[in-house]
Amino acid sequence: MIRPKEQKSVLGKLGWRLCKSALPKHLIQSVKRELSELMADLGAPKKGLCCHRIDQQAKVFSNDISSFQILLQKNLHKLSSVYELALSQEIKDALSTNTGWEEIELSPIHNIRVKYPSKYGITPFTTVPWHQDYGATDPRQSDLEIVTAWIPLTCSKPYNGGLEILPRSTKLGWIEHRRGDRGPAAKEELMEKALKEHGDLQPVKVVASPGDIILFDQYTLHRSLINSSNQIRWSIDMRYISKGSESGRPGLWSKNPTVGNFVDDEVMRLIKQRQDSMDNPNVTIKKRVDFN
Ligand SMILES: O=C(O)CCC(=O)C(=O)O
Repeated sequence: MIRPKEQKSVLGKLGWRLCKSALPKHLIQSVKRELSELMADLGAPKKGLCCHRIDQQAKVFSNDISSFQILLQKNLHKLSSVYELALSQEIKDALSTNTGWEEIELSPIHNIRVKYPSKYGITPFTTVPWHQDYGATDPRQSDLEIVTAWIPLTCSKPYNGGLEILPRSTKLGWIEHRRGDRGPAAKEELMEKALKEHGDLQPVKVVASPGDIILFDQYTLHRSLINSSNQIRWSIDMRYISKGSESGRPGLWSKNPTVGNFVDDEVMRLIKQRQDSMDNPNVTIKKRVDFN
């Protein structure tokens, strides 16, 4: 059922923003450099010039894309550059300007994504269906106000697996989802009904370049498209909260890192703690989508 209550978004009526050239190139380059080193450690020797190197190296893992995606996620704690980017003053400025939040923390819900061209085969990561990120949060927490920052590491366009966003969809409130092969998906019949009833809901295919940040609300419907290009689409997606608010996923680390603070050993210990919790078979991650 569509929740009748319109959700007010900290990102205004549209529920999303594209912040152009908000991040300095060197922060993106550092992530690519560390990714290249990580892939070398995982058995893919460094090749080519810096900007093509990570695609060349990732080809070594193309026979099992799903396992490689999971392996990257599990190694996030080795990529301090990801957190230097995610906790940077520039991200803080973009978030503060657009949300009005003064002090900001990182939520433990975050990912690095490697989206291969579909010619390498169809996997559960080929596309991501329409969904709201609120569905990934723990159902025991309901007083949530989470903003996603989706950060392209390479150009992201409709043709190469970029994002499509449904502006103003926060007004639909929480839509029930079902778990499909590609992860949680907003129930199609509910999406169709909403699109029919609200003529002002028009999807936007977003074009974003490295340095840009796409911000969207936890209730903003979005999906990611198939990569029909020859290049891999690399990205990270981080979630943020106003300091002291609920993080959407309790119990993974002892505190949320502060955005705008220097990434020191303590931050990286928290990231490792998050990973250890996720690897611990006694820790169950509850997601709202499973409790509709
Ligand atoms: O990066 C993608 O392909 C999908 C991202 C997404 O849906 C999200 O960050 O919630």
